[in-house]
Amino acid sequence: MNDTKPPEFKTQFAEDVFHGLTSYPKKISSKFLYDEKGDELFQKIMELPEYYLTGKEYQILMRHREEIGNAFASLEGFDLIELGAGDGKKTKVLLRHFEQKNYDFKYLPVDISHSVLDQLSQSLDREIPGVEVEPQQGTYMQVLGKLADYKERKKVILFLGSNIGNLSQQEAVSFLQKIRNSMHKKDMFFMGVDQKKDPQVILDAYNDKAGVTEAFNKNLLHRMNRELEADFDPDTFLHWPLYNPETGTAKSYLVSTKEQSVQINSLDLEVHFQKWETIHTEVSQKYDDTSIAWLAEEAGLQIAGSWTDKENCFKNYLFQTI
Ligand code: AVI
Repeated sequence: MNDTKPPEFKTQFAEDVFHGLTSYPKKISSKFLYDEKGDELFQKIMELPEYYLTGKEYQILMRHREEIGNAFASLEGFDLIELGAGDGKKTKVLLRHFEQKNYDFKYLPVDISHSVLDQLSQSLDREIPGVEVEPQQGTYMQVLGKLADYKERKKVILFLGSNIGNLSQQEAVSFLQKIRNSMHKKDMFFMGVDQKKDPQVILDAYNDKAGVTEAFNKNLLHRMNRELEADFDPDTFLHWPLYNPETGTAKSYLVSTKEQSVQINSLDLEVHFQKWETIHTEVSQKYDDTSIAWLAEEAGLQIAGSWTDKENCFKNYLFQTI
């Protein structure tokens, strides 16, 4: 850095990379894994045999759609708001069922990306035309803030895929508190959560044989090269996932296999790596009933129901306000 005054950052990514790679230990937030290439790689991850999360949650929704539907239908008319809807593959299981049952509901998928929402709306139009869809473009919090004032209909908020796991414990509590604050009496929050299990199964899920998760993690290095004019050589970094069964925390790192300096030109920054120095890139927290009950209580929520698969691999919880 030649500059003495604080740099001005053009993007959130530039700012995060600057702070993350000048702190010790080095880190970059996992939200930056998802650029266009990262989205494409994550779609592939969800198809991998080792990445059981998607398939297990799909099975749970398929097997228990009747009971889950009965719980939602007890509200007698509801808005189904999905945070981070993506391609909606799992949600369509519920939407099809609700349509067949003639439930009085509207589907409001929330996503930051216009193109994700457009594609989802088009596919729903083709596949389940009877469902009323009202896409909501924005961040989760913007949309929830807007919907919090709206009391005419009950809300069911969906948050699938164990996305909660990518938040630290503190972030998870404050996220759930915000959800809680957007809910009125009887509103529901339905969340999918990956469970603690055989540590090897978890480790394999983040270290697939085909190397897709490795490519997903290393995409951060490519992204810095593309967007920040950096000169990372991704071949000099290892993808290194870890799982701690005591805390239920899976973490991913990039590990420098040699001492090296990397230039990040658009930040006017040179980053030095010692041999075996790490960049922490992701947390994927695993939970159990006790830790979920604790989280819920911290946020002012109570568990109103839960559904799991035969091996208790994954669990979907239904929460209401206390
Ligand atoms: C999106 N999220 C829940 C995934 C997870 O399991 O933490 C992201 C992921 N990272 C590596 N594989 C999948």
